[in-house]
Amino acid sequence: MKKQIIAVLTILGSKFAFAQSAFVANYDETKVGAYSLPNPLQKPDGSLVKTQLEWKKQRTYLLKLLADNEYGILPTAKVSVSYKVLEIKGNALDGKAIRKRIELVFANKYTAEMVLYVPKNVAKPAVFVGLNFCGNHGVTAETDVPIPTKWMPNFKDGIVVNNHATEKGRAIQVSRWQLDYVISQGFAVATAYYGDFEPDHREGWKEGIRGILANELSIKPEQWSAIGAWAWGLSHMMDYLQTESLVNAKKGVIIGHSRLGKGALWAAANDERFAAVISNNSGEGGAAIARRNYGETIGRITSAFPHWFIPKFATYASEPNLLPTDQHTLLSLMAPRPLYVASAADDQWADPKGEFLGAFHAQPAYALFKKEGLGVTEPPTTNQPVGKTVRYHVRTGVHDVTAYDWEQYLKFAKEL
Ligand code: GTR
Repeated sequence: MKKQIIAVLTILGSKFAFAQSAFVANYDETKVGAYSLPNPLQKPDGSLVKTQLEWKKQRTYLLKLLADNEYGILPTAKVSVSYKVLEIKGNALDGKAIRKRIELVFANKYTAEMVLYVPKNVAKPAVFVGLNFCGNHGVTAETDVPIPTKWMPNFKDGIVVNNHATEKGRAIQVSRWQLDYVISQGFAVATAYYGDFEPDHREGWKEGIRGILANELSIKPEQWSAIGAWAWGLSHMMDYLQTESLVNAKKGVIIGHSRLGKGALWAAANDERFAAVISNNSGEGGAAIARRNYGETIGRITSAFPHWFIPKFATYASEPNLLPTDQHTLLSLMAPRPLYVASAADDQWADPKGEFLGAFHAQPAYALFKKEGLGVTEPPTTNQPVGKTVRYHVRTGVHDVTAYDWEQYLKFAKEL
């Protein structure tokens, strides 16, 4: 009996290993496969949404489809929150900014640290809000921003050792955040380490808000996902910003790269206080149409990162056409707010064309509000941003956020 069990486990184990290693991404457009997309304007009774008022109701329905099939629900219960201002520094970034560090304290037992940079010469600027991958000390060269203490994925060259960040990671993502540039253009930036809300691994929920605050939030950890937890964190950063007199939280631009782009989109879909939305290379489970067999797929993402989604999402791996929603629906939920979807040409894994199509098929929702969309029917060539309220570009280069991307995002945010 014992032998049999071991044999079964071995077969299962090797099958799993096979499924992981055997994945070969398709990069041939002719092999993408046929699909038809659900219409975000189609109501449960089959008729089409025609008015802005009807869209309001439709939003609730579409959000539920995404929650039930991909990301899980977000808690509706509120926890008590208090804000501890850890520091106000009047001469950050060579005297150009005020830096504030704020601890968000949930139910007196769980904390996350946020850093806020505000340009000194601007009263109540618009503010970019986003999570970071490597810790708040990674977005700046300033030596007095502390290193996060929570779990972090190990990283080469001693930057993260034994799942804890080290001093070597300071300034590692300066180019990704472009703080000096963004501040010089008159915008504030608020960011927090994403692992402060949920450490990014399969068991991370136990140490994150899904585990620690399960009772207070009246939600079981398996009812939501890591992406849900990061989205929840972003909304709670916004809660704080609404109380912050240094910035104009009505002009909060949510921004996220890659997995954090997925989190930002899910946050903004649920939380309409974000006035504009930027998805940078968010790919599968983000802006890219999931039905397209190109680059990363549902099967691959849910086996490599099962904790990002609810288990239901994985059941569509072999039949994505059965998914009653798709990523254009997620993007539709941003309407009528300005939306920027950005791809990178060498980031085929994220499926730039699929990201373009996600934005393209979100346009009918914007049309209900008479908002201008992309203005094109085919993806533009590299470094040629297109669109108005819905915007898109595919930049040359790899999976990253660069000065070029920020240049476009600043132009976009200036129109708010
Ligand atoms: C990849 C993952 C992508 C993307 C990326 C990232 O490994 O397959 O979906 O999220 O990580 O977050 O950098």
